Amino acid sequence: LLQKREKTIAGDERQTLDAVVVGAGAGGLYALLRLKREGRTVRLFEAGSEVGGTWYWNNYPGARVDVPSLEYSYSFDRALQQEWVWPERYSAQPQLQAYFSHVADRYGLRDQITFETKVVSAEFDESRSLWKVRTDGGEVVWARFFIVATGPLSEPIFPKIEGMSTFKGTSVHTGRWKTDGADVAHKRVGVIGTGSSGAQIAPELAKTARKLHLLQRTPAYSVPSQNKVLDAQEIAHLKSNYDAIREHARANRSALGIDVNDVGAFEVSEDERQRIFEERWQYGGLGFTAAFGDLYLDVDANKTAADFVRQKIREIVEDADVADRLMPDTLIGAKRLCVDNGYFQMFNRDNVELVDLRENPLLAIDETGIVTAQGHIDLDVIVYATGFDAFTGSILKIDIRGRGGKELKAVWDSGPRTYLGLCVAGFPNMFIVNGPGSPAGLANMVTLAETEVDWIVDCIQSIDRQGKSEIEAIQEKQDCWGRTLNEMAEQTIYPLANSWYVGANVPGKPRNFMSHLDYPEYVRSCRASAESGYADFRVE
Ligand code: N01
Repeated sequence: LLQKREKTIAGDERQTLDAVVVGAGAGGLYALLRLKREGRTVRLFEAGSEVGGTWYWNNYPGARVDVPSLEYSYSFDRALQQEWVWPERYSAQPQLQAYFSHVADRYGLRDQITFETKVVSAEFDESRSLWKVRTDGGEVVWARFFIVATGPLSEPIFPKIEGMSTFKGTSVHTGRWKTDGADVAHKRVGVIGTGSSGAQIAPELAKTARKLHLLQRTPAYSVPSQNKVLDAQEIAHLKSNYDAIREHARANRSALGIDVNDVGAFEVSEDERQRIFEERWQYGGLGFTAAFGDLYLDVDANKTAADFVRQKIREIVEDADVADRLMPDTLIGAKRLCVDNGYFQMFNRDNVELVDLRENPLLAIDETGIVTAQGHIDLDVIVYATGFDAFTGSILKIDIRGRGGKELKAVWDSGPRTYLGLCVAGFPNMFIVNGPGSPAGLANMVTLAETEVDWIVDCIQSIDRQGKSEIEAIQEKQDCWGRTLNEMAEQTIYPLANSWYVGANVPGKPRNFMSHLDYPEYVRSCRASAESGYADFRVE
């Protein structure tokens, strides 16, 4: 085995690596760190020019995490946890970027990272049990393990609108602000999209833009973050309770430290229900939809929360017609709930105009702006806050071929299939971090990245200890995992919405609920697999 690892295959004299990691976000960085600590030879390829992943690319004004930063951070090193200072409850992008850069420096990770380089293909060579990985720079590396940490929300999607390419002003996607971003001061700006990105960027741009038009196709539910600067006393208190904070979060389905009220919405009086919603609204953040235990399970219960937010919109937005147009009429939370910093308040500004595309459809884009059914909107900047090809987009951009040269794209033709969200039958020694079939997208992504990477690295160590060279998901187990995911989802409201959770935001994408809904249960499954010596895998 060792001979095989050291054998040179690419025609040059370099050693075959233990692992190639793709992506320097929270998952990839931690994978590199753990593998390095185990004495593994590893290289990480990153398309950007810095680490940070989603927080590198999404540096648009107003970008801010919607999970409290003390939780949205690594837990593997108590010293890091204690020393790093998160100045606000929900950190803005620059702080998140600084954190991931600090992690890369602190643990000496940069030497193994090749920036501004995309992995374009990865092919499993069965005769050698090795992955042949090719980059857009023409480099070929061989590795025993191929770890895909490209992120579930990293491949931006643009709508197809007639004339888009003719626009003479600046066009930028929120997910590519880093490279294409624009200064909008004193400019006329159109923002397309009212998901988390649109709800975050629009209020910030409106502060300096001459005029901001928000083009809304589907009104969004949004709750206030109630973000605040943390004072020294609060930080000290939180840090002295870090273990308890982490433990509490890990016991939640979302791996978030929110207090889940197990009581049903109709088990309390109307007054009490309103009081609880109000309390959650004032506290801020995603915990709003944990106000009652059945908001994600029961449509009528869900409606009580939706009504509460609709009432809030009426109270906040001064113009009643605008408030009407902003009124969501879907289930709350079935699409990812937005967490904002003044989204609805923004519509009270004189320089902000809501364009309701349901009554005034977007027809085309021309050289000078946007054409709607009701006329032309002159613009200098168009911001596409139109989302991502979630879960699969960034993975399938790489031409991945497994056993028998089988393309992952073909295998996932009718939707992504994984075992434990980590492995795919037919693709030995390939692991995915925060991939489809894991709780990614619904759980704290940093916590999940740590959970998964720890599992992956322990697995690699175990395979070597056993003197084996390959681990591969078993088809039947994978099918069973898929059925379990569906059964869990069917008990909830999630499949009812046209969201990125089900792939409905990408035209032609097969509809599948792609996430696991219960982090603690997911951890139990992963642990059981490891404790069985990976008996649920083919190990050879
Ligand atoms: O993307 P989205 P996002 N014409 O898919 C609209 C995470 N995130 O980037 O609903 C007009 O949610 C589309 O309209 P509709 C978070 O998990 C987190 O905002 O399809 N409109 C929708 O309004 C989030 O859920 C943070 O009718 C068009 C919007 O574009 C996920 O990323 C911040 C259109 C897309 O919303 C994705 O959020 C940002 C068209 N042709 C993101 N096509 C935080 O941590 C699409 N739209 C806070």
